[in-house]
Amino acid sequence: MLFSVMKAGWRVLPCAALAFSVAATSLPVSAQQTVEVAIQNYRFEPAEVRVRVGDTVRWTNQEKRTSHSVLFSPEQGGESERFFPQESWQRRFDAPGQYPYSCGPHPEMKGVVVVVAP
Ligand SMILES: [Cu+2]
Repeated sequence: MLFSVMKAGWRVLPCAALAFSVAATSLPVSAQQTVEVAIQNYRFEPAEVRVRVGDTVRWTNQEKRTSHSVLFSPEQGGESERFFPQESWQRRFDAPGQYPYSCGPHPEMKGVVVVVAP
């Protein structure tokens, strides 16, 4: 399948995958996207994002001085490293489903990534 070839290429050789996807723009294959979530005032903004299988979500810490993490259940990937103001962390989602998460040091911070089939 074209889609799985692109995914494999992306993992191994990002430049080649980029060139390939540019060449393939006339085909009905949706490009993988990166969806942004800001972390500010102890909140994930937006708290809920919907993405397609193969998309990446990037969380960026926009606090002045607080570090955060992105904590999924152990079955859904566990916890990111802590990241500091102006740093970001990203993750690609390869299976459809609901991925609720919180912040390791601040359990009251909640968010969810909803991954739908492409
Ligand atoms: Cu936090």
